[in-house]
Amino acid sequence: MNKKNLVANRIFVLLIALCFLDCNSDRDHFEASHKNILFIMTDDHAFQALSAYDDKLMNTPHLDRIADEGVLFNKSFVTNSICSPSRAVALTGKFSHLNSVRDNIDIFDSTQPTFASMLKKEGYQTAVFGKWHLKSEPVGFSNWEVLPGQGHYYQPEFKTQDGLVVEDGYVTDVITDKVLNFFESLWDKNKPFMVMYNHKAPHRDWWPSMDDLDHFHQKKFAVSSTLFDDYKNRGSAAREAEMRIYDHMALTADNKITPELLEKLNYEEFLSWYTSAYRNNFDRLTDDEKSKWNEVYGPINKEFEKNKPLGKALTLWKYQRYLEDYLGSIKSVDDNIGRVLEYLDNNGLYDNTLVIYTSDQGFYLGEHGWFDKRFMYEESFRTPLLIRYPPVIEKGSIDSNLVQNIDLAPTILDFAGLEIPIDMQGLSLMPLLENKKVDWRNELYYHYYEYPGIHMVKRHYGIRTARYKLIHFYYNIDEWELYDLEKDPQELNNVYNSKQYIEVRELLHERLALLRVKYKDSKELDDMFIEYDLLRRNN
Ligand code: SGN
Ligand code: CA
Repeated sequence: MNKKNLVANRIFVLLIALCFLDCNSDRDHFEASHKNILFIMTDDHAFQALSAYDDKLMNTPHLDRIADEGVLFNKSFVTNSICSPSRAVALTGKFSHLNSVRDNIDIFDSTQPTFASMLKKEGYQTAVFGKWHLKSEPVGFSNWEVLPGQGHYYQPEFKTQDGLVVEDGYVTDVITDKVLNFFESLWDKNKPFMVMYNHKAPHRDWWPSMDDLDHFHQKKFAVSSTLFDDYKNRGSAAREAEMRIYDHMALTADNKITPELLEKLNYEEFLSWYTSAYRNNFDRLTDDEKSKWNEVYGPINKEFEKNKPLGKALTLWKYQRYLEDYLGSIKSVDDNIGRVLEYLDNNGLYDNTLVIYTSDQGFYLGEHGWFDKRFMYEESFRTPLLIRYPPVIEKGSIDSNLVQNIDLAPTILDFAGLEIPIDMQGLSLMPLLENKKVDWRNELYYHYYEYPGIHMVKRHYGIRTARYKLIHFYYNIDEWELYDLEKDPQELNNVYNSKQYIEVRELLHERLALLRVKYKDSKELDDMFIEYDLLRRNN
């Protein structure tokens, strides 16, 4: 090669290299500038079982990582503590009386605007995998594969854009695989993504993964101080709810005692429909899974047969069994979220993805003798909320403002740079994430409707401030409860009729009335819904 050619050649190579550098940096820049959103929601995950909040029961290192690298909201609440309503609130940013879903029976009107449909319109690739539980099909998603209804833990079916499919394996692993497959094969990398990664776990009846079946069996759980609550000093709602571990938790489906053994021992529950729930779940296991299952639960059944616990001993036994399986199913959620976080790390998605972790509500882990949710009392009213977005959020921060699941949709839209529709009732959390000084709300509104219904928690609405909570139970009762959360954090003492609290009570009544107006809720609507629900039941 002569000198002239050599120079020309070098220039050519340099140009190519420059172009590559340039093209690459352009593309990297383009993708890095995407503001992606990963929205993770579990079902019934109590903050008491998430170690970033409380490490007494278990460790959740991967979830804790989101808190360590982002912010933990320690006063995060829902508007209506039950599954379908919470999901509708999250998607629409509106309270239940305005978003078409007040209970698990209502059907979501999927033609209304949601943060997903708005993001899709603006060029996001939107997807939802896992629990949906809104009856109507997902609208506003480029890709979706959802569990029909509550879904199953083993060999779960999915409703997909191509019809129903049945997958082998454990639901938490399968949903995670679908999310990872989306990133690998379905995501058009020219678009930002918004993925809803919705777990079924740890919903009742708490069937852990085969890998974690006995993970918590050696741990003895300290008994919650209100496990034997006598519901004194409160109204009738707590007493009449049917969600006590002792008499409403199923020995079969929930605690995994075989129907055959219960029949042999003459435990009354044998006659209940939980027996068929247990059988249906067990029948879904493969032969290998069944033998693993019997290896773990066989000895538990034997011990039950030997001890035949009754009365107080039965409550204690059920409580221990409950936590073993409930926490076991969270262990797999945590491990799988770890897989997804690792994927983000390894694929340049750490800095440009907003990660939100929350649950559809909280849950009772023996407090007041209960499991389940629904009440405006703290354990079910509160829910975990962790958010990570490294460019903006100070690592390891803790936010104590009163936030609520109506805030999720406005936050996501704001994050993506979209306008928040004026009829959305929540507030964007962006100023809090950015650590700006803002005049934040100082009270929350709540309204629960599913009565009469499973667990028989009376209809109620109420207000919570930083210190107090006022609740009105209605429908077939008319009872008020007032709690001083500073003096009585466990809500054991209703001070509604106490002279000392007359002023507080009157002030809260006024503020609650104003909140009802502000959020467009009213006695007229309550009455209308009661009538509607009666008609619905009779049809
Ligand atoms: C099922 C459960 C209830 C639970 C509801 C609603 N019973 O009916 O304990 O409250 O779901 O849960 S079960 O025996 O079928 O498990 S929600 O999370 O969908 O609101
Ligand atoms: Ca739920």
